[in-house]
Amino acid sequence: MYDAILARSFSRYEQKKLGYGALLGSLFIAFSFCLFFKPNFASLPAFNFRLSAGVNLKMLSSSQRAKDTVCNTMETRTDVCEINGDIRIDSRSATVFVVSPGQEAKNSSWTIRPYPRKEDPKAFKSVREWTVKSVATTDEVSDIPQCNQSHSAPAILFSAGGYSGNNFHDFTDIVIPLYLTARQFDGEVKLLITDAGHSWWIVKFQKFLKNLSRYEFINIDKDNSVHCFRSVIVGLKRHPRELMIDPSRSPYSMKDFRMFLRSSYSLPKAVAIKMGQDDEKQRPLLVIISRKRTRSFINTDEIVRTAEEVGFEVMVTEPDTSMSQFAEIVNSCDVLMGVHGAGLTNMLFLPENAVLIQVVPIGAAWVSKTCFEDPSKDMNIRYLEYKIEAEESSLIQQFPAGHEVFSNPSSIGKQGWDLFRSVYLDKQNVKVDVNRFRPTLLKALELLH
Ligand SMILES: *[C@@H]1O[C@H](CO)[C@@H](O)[C@H](O)[C@H]1NC(C)=O
Ligand SMILES: *[C@@H]1O[C@H](CO)[C@@H](O)[C@H](O)[C@H]1NC(C)=O
Ligand SMILES: CC(=O)N[C@H]1CO[C@H](CO)[C@@H](O)[C@@H]1O
Repeated sequence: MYDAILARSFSRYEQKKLGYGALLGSLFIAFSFCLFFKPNFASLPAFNFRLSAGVNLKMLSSSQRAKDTVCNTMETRTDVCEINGDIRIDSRSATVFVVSPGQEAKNSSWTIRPYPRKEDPKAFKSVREWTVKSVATTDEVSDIPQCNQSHSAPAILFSAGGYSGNNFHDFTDIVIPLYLTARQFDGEVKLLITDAGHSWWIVKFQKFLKNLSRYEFINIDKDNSVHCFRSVIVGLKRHPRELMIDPSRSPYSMKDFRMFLRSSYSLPKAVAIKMGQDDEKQRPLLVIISRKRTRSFINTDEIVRTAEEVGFEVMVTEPDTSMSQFAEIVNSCDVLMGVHGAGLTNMLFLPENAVLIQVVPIGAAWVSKTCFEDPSKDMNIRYLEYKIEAEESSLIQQFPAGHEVFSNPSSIGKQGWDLFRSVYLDKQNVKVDVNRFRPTLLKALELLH
């Protein structure tokens, strides 16, 4: 699914426009925009500035018209409306009515897809569009629905569609933004979830959701009632970078978020082992995330033996159990290791001071940096990286050594995203040269002292 997502978010048109080689060559671009996930050209800063200046003007004039409705459409990745007043949410027409007495309202309306990845039209294909509409009581009565249920707590309306189901996207697009939006209410908020027809998403994140809100979640698309509130946020706040909270823009930090997660999933281990101080006899635990279909380790047994020789207790696992069980496994370890892929998102459950070892396949350097290395910095996790050589890649069976597949991945990128994905992400497995890898394991051990 991960790969399908990457491919989908990178249309031919955009490839041409961007020039893939330039992308790979430019650290700045990869660093700033996580292009795998955010391929829209309009989000380059120079363009963006003009774009949002235009939007800004429109927004100001509309928010003046509807006094208690402030819709911020200036952010690069999300649109959010914060509304106070007589709010009636009608899921059959996907409309949030804001009802004002008399002639005050002048029919302003906004359309919002409440999934914070607005630069990515592919993600939006599976996100329901909602309309926020200011209406006056003097309008035709048939236009304004009557309330079936009135709620005194405020509400947040967000989507569990888009790229949900991919662990990386679940967290970077929904869970962290939802935390940013909902945490301030300290549980006194109702969660209205759209695109959750598949309630598996709600089940998957149930413990987290239950700790954000003390009320039942409302699967809004399946609900024919008109729900009325005095205060609603439509959409989720989001900071631009992946898996990150910018503490200058929020009272919360990644540290707070990780503590909240640990508490939601009742994860006991707050801090990784401190060797030489804790029980001498205890070995630190290394958990290896194995992948089955692509980017998998060919010589897992050999890696395990080497890690044991170095002094680790080792566990090999696949993230196919329930979220809570996997969270427990990851939380129990001191070092987490895996080939670049969505499974590494589980580093969020690591205790403080733990070590993450990302094994970087050929061609995946910049996406590895943007998606996991950079985010690890705010998580109080020590990051190590093992970049494999051509000899350690299964690609060596398909291409001669010295082929540009190894020497110049960007030249493959220039030939198209589909090819790039298929070569580097779908058809590459990893046979770690344990002698070359041993120093990385020793470094991890040293960091735990
Ligand atoms: C608002 O729009 C509705 C149709 O959508 C129209 O019937 C109504 O007269 C309008 N009200 C105002 C105050 O413009
Ligand atoms: C909601 O209220 C309207 C009008 O009061 C009524 O016609 C409708 O059946 C109610 N819907 C539900 C699901 O209760
Ligand atoms: C059940 C549970 O884990 N509750 C936690 C939810 O989050 C708060 C922090 O706001 C913790 O204190 C609770 O223990």
